[in-house]
Amino acid sequence: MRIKKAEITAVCARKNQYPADDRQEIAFAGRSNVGKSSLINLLTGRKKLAKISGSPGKTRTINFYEITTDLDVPFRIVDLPGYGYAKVSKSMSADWGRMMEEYFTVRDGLRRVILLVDIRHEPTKQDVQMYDYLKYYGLDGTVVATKADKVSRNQLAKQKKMIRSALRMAADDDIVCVSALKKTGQDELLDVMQAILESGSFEEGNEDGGEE
Ligand SMILES: Nc1nc2c(ncn2[C@@H]2O[C@H](COP(=O)(O)OP(=O)(O)O)[C@@H](O)[C@H]2O)c(=O)[nH]1
Ligand SMILES: [Mg+2]
Repeated sequence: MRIKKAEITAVCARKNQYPADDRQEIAFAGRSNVGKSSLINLLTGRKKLAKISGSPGKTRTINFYEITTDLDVPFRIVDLPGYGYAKVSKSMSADWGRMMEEYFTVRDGLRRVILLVDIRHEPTKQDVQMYDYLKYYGLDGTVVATKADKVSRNQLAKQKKMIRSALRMAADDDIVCVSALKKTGQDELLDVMQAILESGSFEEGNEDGGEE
């Protein structure tokens, strides 16, 4: 699958601002600074679609990107607000929790939430919590290890194994290594995304929330 066109269509703090239809969505979650915006730019082939931030913890909105592909599967990429930023206040992290819960529970088209973790580090407690949360909602199954350029080829397999075990991933869960810097891993990830979209596919235009 190749992304031909991508445009941001909604920047939302609450659910009444979300796009109204139930087009399929794949969301991206992870710690602030993990490389989420860079990955969205890599996947879409756009340099500045998602803002890459030097100072973490800025994005407090859910951003929806309308995606056109070379196949007959239009969908949205959804950029979820990052977590784990130390300077975020208690009330702000409560807001974050509410936003996530709201999004996960109301979106009929939501097929998967891809969790991003930094390939160099053991997943944090919050990463583990996040993946458990995704398991609870049945949205787990795909993890991306970012900044793959930061480790050697040898270390790659070792780090993947470590991440798998820390997140208690199922044997058939996918973990894809990407580097936005070296532009690697995007084709493999797009294949995984295509499989997700095709497995969950119901006819586009079936707006009454019919079961897949
Ligand atoms: N070396 C390297 N740095 C990256 C990569 N992806 C992102 N970064 C850097 O990590 C920082 C945070 O990236 P950003 O995409 O804004 O992360 P976000 O907060 O998760 O959206 C920026 O300084 C990026 O340049 C990567 O694949 N390799
Ligand atoms: Mg970002």
